[in-house]
Amino acid sequence: MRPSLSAVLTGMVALAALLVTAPTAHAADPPLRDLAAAKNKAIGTAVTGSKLTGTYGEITAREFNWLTPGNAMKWGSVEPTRGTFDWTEADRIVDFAEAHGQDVRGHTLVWHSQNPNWLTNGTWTPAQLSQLMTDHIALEVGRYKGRLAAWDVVNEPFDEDGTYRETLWYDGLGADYIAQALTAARAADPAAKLYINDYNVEGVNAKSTALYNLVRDLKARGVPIDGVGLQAHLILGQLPSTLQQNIQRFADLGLDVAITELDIRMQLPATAAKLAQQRTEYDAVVKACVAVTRCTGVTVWGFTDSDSWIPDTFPGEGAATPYDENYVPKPAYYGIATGLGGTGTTPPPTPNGCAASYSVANQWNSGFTGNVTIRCDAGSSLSSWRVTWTFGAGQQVGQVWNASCAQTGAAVSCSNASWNGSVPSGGSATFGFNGTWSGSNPVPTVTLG
Ligand code: 9MR
Repeated sequence: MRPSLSAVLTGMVALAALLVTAPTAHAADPPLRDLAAAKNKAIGTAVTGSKLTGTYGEITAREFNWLTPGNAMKWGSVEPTRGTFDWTEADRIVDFAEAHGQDVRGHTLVWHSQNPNWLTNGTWTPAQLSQLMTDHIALEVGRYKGRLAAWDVVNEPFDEDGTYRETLWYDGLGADYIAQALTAARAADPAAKLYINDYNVEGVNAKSTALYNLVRDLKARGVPIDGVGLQAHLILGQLPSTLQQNIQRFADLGLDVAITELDIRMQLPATAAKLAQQRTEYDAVVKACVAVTRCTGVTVWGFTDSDSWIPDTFPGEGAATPYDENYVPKPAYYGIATGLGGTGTTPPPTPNGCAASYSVANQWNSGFTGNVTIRCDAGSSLSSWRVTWTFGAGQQVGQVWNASCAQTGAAVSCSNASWNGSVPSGGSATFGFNGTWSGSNPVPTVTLG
């Protein structure tokens, strides 16, 4: 029996209603910098200037709207020999930021660490020391006048108990070195926001209270100070419960607050449970900043685990940043996204629960090294694999390791080597190659199948 026309129509209407009302798959979030901009916040990363090409450069440009040079602007980097300057890496970062519509936080002018030997090992009268410090500030801040949004003028002035740290500066000039430095920085670039930056000052404690009292008194004296930087080098499971309250009390002084060096380290190996907790903690830190109007934003201290200071400084610890060593976003990345008001939806897994990702590990004149990682979710596995892509700009695969590849025109197809076809549940396999490029080297979309 044929259904009546009206029955067919009713069925079509029901189907249409189903299509409209059925929950659509969540659209993936836009890049972090778009989420942050919608909240009027900064999302930043510390960067290494020499790495700003390939995938590292693409992620830096796409995801972040603020950059901090991790080391490039420190005194020891810019004036290793007295009177001999090297601005190469600092300039590269500032140029990159300007090319990509990003603000820069200068870091850092007056610190006890990473100073040149000639300065540290010298013998100076207080007058000489003061002159050295203010000349350095005038020169470096002046060089970038009008181009940097903020400066960490004084870094890490306090000990844990809230007393002043005994440094070259404090020992030679007393606590007034801080006011002198801020005054010199304001004179050199009146538009840059001037910060004092420290670690272990994220919650309310003796050290953050010393910082609070200092900036309150500086403001009362009319010393130029615009903000405080809470570095936030955190340990998994030890997020201070008073973070938002602490941000708020600085804001209530009429100061800006920035989370300047966020990372959340853990004992290795990183397990799924630890990474999930880390996601929650990244989300909480970002939300604490978003909740306070004068919190300007959050900067992570390196966005990838391959560019993090943690493993060198804390042996056995790591996995502290939002991307893994192969530039794959970790749960922490999605924690930042939800902290900024995104859905935090992870990209849909491929039908069989495994996926491939492509990154440019290194790039030079006409060559580059590409890495491809094949990953399987828990519960999925592969016994062999093939990854394909189409190059968009004439790139050519050359030497390959841990796979065999063939390229026809722009189309590349790579299959596992005899020893790495098996990808276990929750595991991964990686292969790499050297390639050639000219003009541009866009990252292709890869397909596993
Ligand atoms: O990330 C920086 C790392 O490459 C350096 O080796 C290290 C030396 O102390 O400094 C790191 O950055 C520090 C930042 O400048 C100030 N706060 C603490 C950071 C981690 O040490």
